[in-house]
Amino acid sequence: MDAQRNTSTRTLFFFFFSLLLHRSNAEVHNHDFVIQETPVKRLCKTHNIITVNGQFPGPTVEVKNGDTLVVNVVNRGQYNVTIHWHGIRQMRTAWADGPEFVTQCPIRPGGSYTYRFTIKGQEGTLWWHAHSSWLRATVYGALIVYPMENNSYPFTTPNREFPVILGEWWDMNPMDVVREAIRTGAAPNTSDAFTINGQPGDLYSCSSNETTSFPVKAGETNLFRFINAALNNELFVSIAGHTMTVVGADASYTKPFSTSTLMLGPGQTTDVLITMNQPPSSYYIAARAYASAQGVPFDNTTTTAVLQYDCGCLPGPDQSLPPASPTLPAFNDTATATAFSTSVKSPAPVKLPGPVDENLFFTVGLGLFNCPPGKTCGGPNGTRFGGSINNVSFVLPSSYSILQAHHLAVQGVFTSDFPATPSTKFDYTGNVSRNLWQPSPATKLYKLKYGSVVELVLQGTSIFAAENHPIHLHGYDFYILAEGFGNFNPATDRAKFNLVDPPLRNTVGVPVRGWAVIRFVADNPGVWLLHCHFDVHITWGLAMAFLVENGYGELEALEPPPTDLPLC
Ligand SMILES: *[C@@H]1O[C@H](CO)[C@@H](O)[C@H](O)[C@H]1NC(C)=O
Ligand SMILES: *[C@@H]1O[C@H](CO)[C@@H](O)[C@H](O)[C@H]1NC(C)=O
Ligand SMILES: *[C@@H]1O[C@H](CO)[C@@H](O)[C@H](O)[C@H]1NC(C)=O
Ligand SMILES: *[C@@H]1O[C@H](CO)[C@@H](O)[C@H](O)[C@H]1NC(C)=O
Ligand SMILES: *[C@@H]1O[C@H](CO)[C@@H](O)[C@H](O)[C@H]1NC(C)=O
Ligand SMILES: *[C@@H]1O[C@H](CO)[C@@H](O)[C@H](O)[C@H]1NC(C)=O
Ligand SMILES: *[C@@H]1O[C@H](CO)[C@@H](O)[C@H](O)[C@H]1NC(C)=O
Ligand SMILES: *[C@@H]1O[C@H](CO)[C@@H](O)[C@H](O)[C@H]1NC(C)=O
Ligand SMILES: *[C@@H]1O[C@H](CO)[C@@H](O)[C@H](O)[C@H]1NC(C)=O
Ligand SMILES: [Cu+2]
Repeated sequence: MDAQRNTSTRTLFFFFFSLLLHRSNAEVHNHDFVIQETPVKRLCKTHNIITVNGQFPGPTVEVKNGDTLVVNVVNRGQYNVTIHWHGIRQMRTAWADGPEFVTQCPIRPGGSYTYRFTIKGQEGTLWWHAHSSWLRATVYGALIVYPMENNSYPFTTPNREFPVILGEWWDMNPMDVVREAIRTGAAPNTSDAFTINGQPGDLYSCSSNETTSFPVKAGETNLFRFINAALNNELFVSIAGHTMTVVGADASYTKPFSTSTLMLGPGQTTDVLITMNQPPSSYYIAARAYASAQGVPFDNTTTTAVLQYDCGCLPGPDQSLPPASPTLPAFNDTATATAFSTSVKSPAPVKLPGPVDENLFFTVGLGLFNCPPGKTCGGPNGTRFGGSINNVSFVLPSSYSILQAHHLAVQGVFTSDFPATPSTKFDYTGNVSRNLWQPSPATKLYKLKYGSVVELVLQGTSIFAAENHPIHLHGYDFYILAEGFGNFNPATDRAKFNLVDPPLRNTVGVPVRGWAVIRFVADNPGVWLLHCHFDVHITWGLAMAFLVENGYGELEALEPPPTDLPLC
């Protein structure tokens, strides 16, 4: 008995001792991000694009759990810019989150701002990107959070690691594409290519000698960190001849499972282990759209990179042969997309927060605005496209960021009356009456008490076109309890909730003509955007924000704003 108590005391002692050691070993990483115009050649043409430090994709930021990042962003480009640290919880540091006019005013050309935050309790693959208009088309990079010193991955230590960033490319300035769409009210032009680490790959013109290549050796097991940085497309990914073992998603570890295909919505990340167990040769890693909306144009091209074996033998693999190609699912293969997303689970039973304090039900979908009098609009039948949550089409303020208006108690910037449930109930996924299609524009927030447990049903609508929407919540990870098709029915669908090992993520794909249910604790004070991660949809207003109040404790309050916070 005594010996046992002794052991557990000692274990406890070592636990705290090692915590102390870990804390003292946390590092501060300083980075300079210079936003600038950089010429790059893609699809046979040289373009001036906005980059960070002249790099495309931008620099990979590598930290350990517990470290602090200090990134000084200097804007030498011609556009307003902000940087968002996608998936970082930003505990009490909402000022560093980045969405323009939500947590800060933009960094204007010639201006600068230093983002400062600590990574607490997160490990895996995240990323950073511009959160201002459509600049993230070219302003993005990987943000890798390694375990604390002397901690290891909960899986075989890989021989090598590669970030694999999926992007989307226009053969024109993406800022002109969105500008034109805003002016006309029509859908923006679809993109011309997808990219892997900035390169479209061999299936496009002028690309083949610059296709991204991942050098590997037979027998290795390597970690590939997939990030979907595309603007407007969910993507399927497959690799010729190789099976992937999923071990993480959105910087949370997952219960390992094998798959031949991944599906990532914009904003999502997926870490996979791949064993190089095929004959030494070259194999394509390929990605193309999962386009769930029917009859809506999309970029149906395929991007490739090469898994290039080095067998250390003579003669080496014959590089004159084209790499082997994988079979990708059809663009509308919802069954495969669903099978993938529902396979992602937490590695062990979780302590699910409860009981629920806030039961919310949000519809997410598109809409059509009547054209303002005296104008002509390029949307369907002379309308202008819109998007909304609970029929509110989100409008960004312009004189203050919402967080600053909240902090300074400035009136008239936003209201806190975002509806907890739709004011009009209808058959969300059925044939929706045309007079329900026009949402109402406003800057409305939903207020949450510090520490409240929130359960949110995200219900897709079929207004204009039903589609799978990748919904991202800033400042939080959430458990995905269930997803399904049709209208959410609490009487029967609650029984399907996974209360044991639901995955913890920051972005959920709400199934086309379906729903998803998430749960989180509002333990991070500030203003947090919830939005569709298709930039075309956030442009149309498919967003809202939560206002999470301060708690009572000193460590339960938003920190004061940094002195260099950009003002409007
Ligand atoms: C990590 O392990 C090394 C070697 O055992 C040790 O010197 C170091 O103090 C450890 N670091 C931490 C943070 O525990
Ligand atoms: C979009 O596509 C149309 C038709 O191909 C073209 O005329 C227009 O210039 C394009 N818009 C932009 C911004 O490139
Ligand atoms: C690819 O080919 C072009 C023209 O043939 C050449 O200018 C360029 O340097 C090549 N790039 C690489 C990475 O070999
Ligand atoms: C994909 O694009 C090709 C033209 O490049 C077109 O012929 C085909 O119909 C398109 N498929 C879909 C599903 O849009
Ligand atoms: C996918 O689209 C094709 C037409 O390109 C159609 O024949 C097929 O039925 C569709 N499949 C599903 C599952 O919707
Ligand atoms: C546009 O008008 C036509 C003809 O009245 C109608 O059939 C179609 O459904 C309308 N489309 C939309 C999106 O309202
Ligand atoms: C949808 O409802 C409208 C009337 O609201 C009707 O004209 C139309 O035929 C219906 N479409 C379908 C596919 O049921
Ligand atoms: C949204 O609000 C507008 C304006 O108040 C109204 O016309 C429309 O019917 C509403 N739609 C829904 C789905 O509630
Ligand atoms: C840039 O941001 C400022 C506010 O900081 C705003 O007044 C201005 O309109 C923005 N410019 C553009 C082009 O959005
Ligand atoms: Cu969307």
